Amino acid sequence: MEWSPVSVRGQGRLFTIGALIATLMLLGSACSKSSNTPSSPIYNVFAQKFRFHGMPGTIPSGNLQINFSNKESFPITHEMIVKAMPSGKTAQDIIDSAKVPGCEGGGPCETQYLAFGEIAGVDTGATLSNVFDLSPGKYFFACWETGTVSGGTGPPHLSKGMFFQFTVT
Ligand SMILES: [Cu+2]
Repeated sequence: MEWSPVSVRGQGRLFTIGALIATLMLLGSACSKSSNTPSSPIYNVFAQKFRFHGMPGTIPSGNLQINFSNKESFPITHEMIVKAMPSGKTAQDIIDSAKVPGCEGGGPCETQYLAFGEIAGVDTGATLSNVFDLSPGKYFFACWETGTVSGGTGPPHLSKGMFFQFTVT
């Protein structure tokens, strides 16, 4: 930063302002450092055997980070779509909603639920992260990917129970 002492009279004044600027810069860097440090909780969620693991059943509202890993033992793509749990619906209702013929990811079968973000396209061995901001309520993770153990495609993983419900307080 270049600054001219033209408008400043006297050596003492110059020193005072210089010290003030140095202090402000120090404070500024301290502030930006602390805002870069994640104060929001981090959850390490993973998919294994077509189930979500590692997510607590109840979490506090606000910003959170999720690291989503695919820990299957065979090549397959999973996703972790965050949706609002509709009031009056059960886990089985959501799972059954993926059993209707023609149900696939991205279609009306998936978009009927209010979306709150996602971590998608996670192949075996990969970990992807995202940040979410969830207000109090009931949510669920689901996977509408359609890959199978043998490599072809089948019904969405949700229909096989790839579902996890949690509450934000
Ligand atoms: Cu899946």
